Amino acid sequence: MQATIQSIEAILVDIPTIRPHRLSMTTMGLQTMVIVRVTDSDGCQGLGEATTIGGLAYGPESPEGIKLTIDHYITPWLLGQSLDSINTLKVRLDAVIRGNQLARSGVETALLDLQGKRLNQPLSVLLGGAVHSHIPVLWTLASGDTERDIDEARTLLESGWHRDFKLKIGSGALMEDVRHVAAIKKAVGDRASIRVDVNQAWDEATAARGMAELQAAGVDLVEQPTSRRHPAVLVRLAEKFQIPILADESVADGTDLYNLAAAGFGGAVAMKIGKAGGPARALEQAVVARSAGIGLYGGTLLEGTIGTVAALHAWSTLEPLHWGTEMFGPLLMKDDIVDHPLTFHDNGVALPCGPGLGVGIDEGKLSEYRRQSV
Ligand code: MUC
Ligand code: MG
Repeated sequence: MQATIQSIEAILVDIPTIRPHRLSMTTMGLQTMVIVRVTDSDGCQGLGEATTIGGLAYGPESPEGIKLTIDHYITPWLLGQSLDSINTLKVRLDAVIRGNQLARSGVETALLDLQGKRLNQPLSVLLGGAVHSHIPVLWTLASGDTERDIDEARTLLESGWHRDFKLKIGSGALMEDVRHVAAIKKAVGDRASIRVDVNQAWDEATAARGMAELQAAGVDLVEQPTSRRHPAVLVRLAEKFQIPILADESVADGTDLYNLAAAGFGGAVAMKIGKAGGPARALEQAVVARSAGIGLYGGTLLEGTIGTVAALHAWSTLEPLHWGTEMFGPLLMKDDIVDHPLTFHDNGVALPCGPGLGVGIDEGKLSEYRRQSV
C-alpha cells in the first residue's frame, strides 16, 4: 500500500552559542531552531529545520510563529496525503499558504529527507546529484572585539579549519568599523579572504564611503550594505565600485534575483534554503544567477546541523560555486542534537553520504535542549 503522512511535529530547540555573536541588528547568545519531524504510515521518519536569527530581528518569521504555522496551517493540509510526489504536496500548500518561507523550508526538507530514506538515496541525488563531496565553508568573526577576532582568525588559519572570513559590521560608527576590518585584514594578510556583512545597516552615502574604504583595505566582498527595500541603491553601488556586492536580504528566491538582475545588478547572491522555502526552491536561484552572470554563494541563517546539511546537499550540486559557503552554523553552537555531527576540515565540510540528509536525531540531546513550555 502507498505510504501516507501520519504525523508532523514542530519542536522548538534552544542551544547556547560558543560566544556572543554580534550582528548589526542583534547579538546572539542562544540559537533557537524549529526541528520538523514527519512520520509516514510505515513508521519512516524525515527531518527538517526552520531557523532564523534573533527572534524577529532578521526576518518576518519568529521560531514560535514558525511552529504555530506548521502545527495549525501546514500539518492539517498534509496529514493523510500520499508521499509519492513532493511536488504535488507543494502545489497543495501553495494553494492555501502565502509567504512563511522558513516554515515551508523546514517541511520541504523533512519531506525530502523522508523520500531519500524511502528510496535509500542521499538528498543530493534527489536534487540531481552532487558534484562536490567537500564543500568550502568560511567562518564569521563577530565577537564584537577586534583583538579577540584576530586571535580567533589566527587559531582557525593555523588549524586549517577556515581560510575565508566574514566580518559582521554596521552596528557601530562607519570609521570604527573600517578600522576594525582593516586591522583584521592586516593581521591575516594574503593568507585569508576577508569579506564583510553590513546586514542593511547603511544608507547610500555611508555605503559609498564605506565601500571606498573597504576596497582600499583589501576586502574581497561586501554583503548587503543597504536596505533590501532599495534595490536601485544596490545596483548603483555595484556599478560604482570594483569590490563586488553580495545580495543577501534583497533576494529570497529566483524571482527576486531576476528582478534585481533586470534592474542592472551584477555581483553575487547569497542563496539560503530558509529564505527560498526549501532546498529545491533555493536552487531555482542558481538557474537565474547563471543566466544573468551573477556569482553563487551558499548562505546560512545559522541553522544547526539538520538545516545546514539540507543546504549542503543543495549547494553540492552547483558548479561553479564562485564564493563557497558559510555553512558553519553547527560550529557556533555549544552542542548538537544529531547522532553524527558534521566533519569540518581543510576550509570546508564533508557532505554526508547516507540516505536522505544522512544524519539522524540524538534523542537524549533533543530532550535536553527542547523547549519545555511553548
Ligand atoms: C547573514 O546575514 O548573512 C550568516 C553568517 C552570520 O554570521 O550571520 C548570517 C546571516
Ligand atoms: Mg548576510
